[in-house]
Amino acid sequence: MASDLRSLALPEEKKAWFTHDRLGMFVHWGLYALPGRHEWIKNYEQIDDQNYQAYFDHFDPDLYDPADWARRAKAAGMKYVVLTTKHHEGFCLWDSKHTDYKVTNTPYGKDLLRPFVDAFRAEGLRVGFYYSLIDWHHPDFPVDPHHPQRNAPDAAKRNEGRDVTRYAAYMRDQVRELLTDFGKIDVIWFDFSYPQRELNGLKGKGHRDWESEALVRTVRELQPDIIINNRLDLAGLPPDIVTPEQYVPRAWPERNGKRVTWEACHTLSGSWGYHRDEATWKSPEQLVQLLIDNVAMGGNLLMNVGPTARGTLDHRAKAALDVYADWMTLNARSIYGCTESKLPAPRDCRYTQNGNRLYLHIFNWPFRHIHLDGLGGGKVEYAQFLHDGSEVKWLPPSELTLWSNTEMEVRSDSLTLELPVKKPPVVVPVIE
Ligand code: H79
Repeated sequence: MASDLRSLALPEEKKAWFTHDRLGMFVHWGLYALPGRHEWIKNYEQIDDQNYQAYFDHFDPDLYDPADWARRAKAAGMKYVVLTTKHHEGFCLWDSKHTDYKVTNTPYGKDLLRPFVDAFRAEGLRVGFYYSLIDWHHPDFPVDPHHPQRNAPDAAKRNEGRDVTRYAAYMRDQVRELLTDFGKIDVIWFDFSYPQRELNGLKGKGHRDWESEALVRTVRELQPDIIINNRLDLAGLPPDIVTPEQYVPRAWPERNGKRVTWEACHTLSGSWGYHRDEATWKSPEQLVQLLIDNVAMGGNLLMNVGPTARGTLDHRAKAALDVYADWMTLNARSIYGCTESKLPAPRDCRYTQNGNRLYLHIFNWPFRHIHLDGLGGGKVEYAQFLHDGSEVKWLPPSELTLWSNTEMEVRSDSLTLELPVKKPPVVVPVIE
């Protein structure tokens, strides 16, 4: 049985596009855009269905223009997109046959998903669907440690009549819709399992609740080449991708001693859903460095935007996408098709590598010189900045002795680049 489960994992070669493309756009959009203070607001503020209904009754993103989002994603160098078709609140962005809690029943009254899929495909991006395992609206989803009503005096009683097997069937039905009606889908992103959580006698949820194995079989049957993320709590299934969240691993993540295909997801601002008053928007340096950090450890970056209740990207999100656009226009060669280098990177630098092309990303501008260990002795043929194609020269050992005033600095295995004193006008300079 276990080996049977293993056969559901996607073969390595079918993940080649994913590993090559490196940068994707995450989109978190739902009713939570209306309160505009985090997508977990129903949980954080313990809002019951009756009070949350105001956001359903006022959902009307009249300025929705997915072609604009898609153009901006493409300009930012993003090659795939993953949209929250349903987040933890349970609200569905498409016209699902299996629920009334969907966009077509709001004042907006139209399906949002097909225009989204069409717009991103038209820009040449691959399309993925996020689908929440957690559902704080569905009547069969048992109250648990993360549920908005978990602290109600009668929390345990609230589970009377809730049948999680019906909920698991509902998920399979919805996933079947999503993976049947919208053409080829490249990624499905389930979120998330918490079997070990417990609170006041309420238990967390995992593969038994979701019936994860049946869910994965449904997915594979409908979309044989789709990438399935690793949050279904299925120990026997080697994950197609591992997905650290708002976290930079210390090294290329491994599973059973073997390096895995991985993708870190990050926010522009700390929140996934649109958050009007948030103050922790990342700097241009942080945005670009996150991408490089992941690729330098063999991983992808899925960077999130949270559109507003009107259906727009607000000015801070646009500015952040422009940061990627400006940087990727000049430096994408150091990202696409690149992976970790075996060479040790100098202080405050990261390497990425594509065949015999090595890319040095300089996070903190040093004074005049940078020493590349392991690259001495004629290993480097030519060096240039990516942002302007200008040559970067290196010091002959005699000159290094002259400047350093000691022979100790000269090492036959290293090469010393000569840098301009001033940092070039690019967020993170790259030397190829
Ligand atoms: O969709 C986005 C998030 O809403 C969702 N995954 C991304 C992609 C997510 N949110 N939290 N988590 C995944 C992990 C769980 C975090 C928790 Fe907690 C820490 C749950 C309990 C402690 C956050 C902090 C929620 C309550 C306190």
